[in-house]
Amino acid sequence: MERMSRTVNPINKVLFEMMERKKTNLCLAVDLTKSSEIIDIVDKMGPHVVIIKIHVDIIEDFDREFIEKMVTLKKKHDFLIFEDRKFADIGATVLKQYVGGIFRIQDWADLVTLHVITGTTTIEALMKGWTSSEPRGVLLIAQMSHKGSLLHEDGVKMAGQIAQQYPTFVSGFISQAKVSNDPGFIQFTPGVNIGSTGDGMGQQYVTPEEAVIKRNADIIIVGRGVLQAEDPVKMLLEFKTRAYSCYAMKNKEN
Ligand code: 5BU
Repeated sequence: MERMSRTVNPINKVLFEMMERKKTNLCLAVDLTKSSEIIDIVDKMGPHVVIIKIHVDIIEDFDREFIEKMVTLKKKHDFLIFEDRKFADIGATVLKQYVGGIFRIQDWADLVTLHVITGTTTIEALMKGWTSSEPRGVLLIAQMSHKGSLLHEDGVKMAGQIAQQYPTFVSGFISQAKVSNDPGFIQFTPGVNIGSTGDGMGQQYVTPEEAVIKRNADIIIVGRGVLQAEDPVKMLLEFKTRAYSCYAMKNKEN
């Protein structure tokens, strides 16, 4: 696959290969607060996604056993784990948040997010914290999906420039529009739903087709659109078919 050979990022090599093999470009956002519920959903959905995204700090009963179970499911179903931490502090603090505290994110999260407004010293701090023998990546938040976000063209421009400086550690972007012409980076787009246009709290949804074709998403992030459906597995499969057919069409090699 062409994009796999065009990336220097170890996480992206894994992801490009996994998307093609599993025929899915879905990242499932499992924003649940009880570890047993997360584990249950992940075991059901794991075969159909490339990434499970969590917010570890909303889990009420977090412990090491939860992480051990997630890693077991990761191996069983073959996906990556994404902690959407949205680091946004000075380098020294970000480093402690990445490697330490009760969560020890660097130990288990293949991907994390970083607010692009923090610039480059924070990326260097996260790189210092990367001691795992496994590849680790960071996604730069270029734009957000909710109403009233203050990140616009400037975020996109900054993210593109910064990514070029750290291509082995920056895997790509969270964005609502194209950030880079470099095919080695991966764009994630959240705010995707089939039956809803918003959540009444600012979130704005587009369809999988709009996200992949018009907004340039490689991977779509879907949460409540699946988790709150009457039949979540059936809904996940609908997202999977619709999003992957657009991705495959866009990445067709002649
Ligand atoms: P939803 O249930 O599909 O609305 O969940 C979307 C997830 O993506 C949720 O975990 C958010 O924290 C995350 N997200 C987002 O919605 N929009 C953004 O711009 C960013 C992250 Br960055």
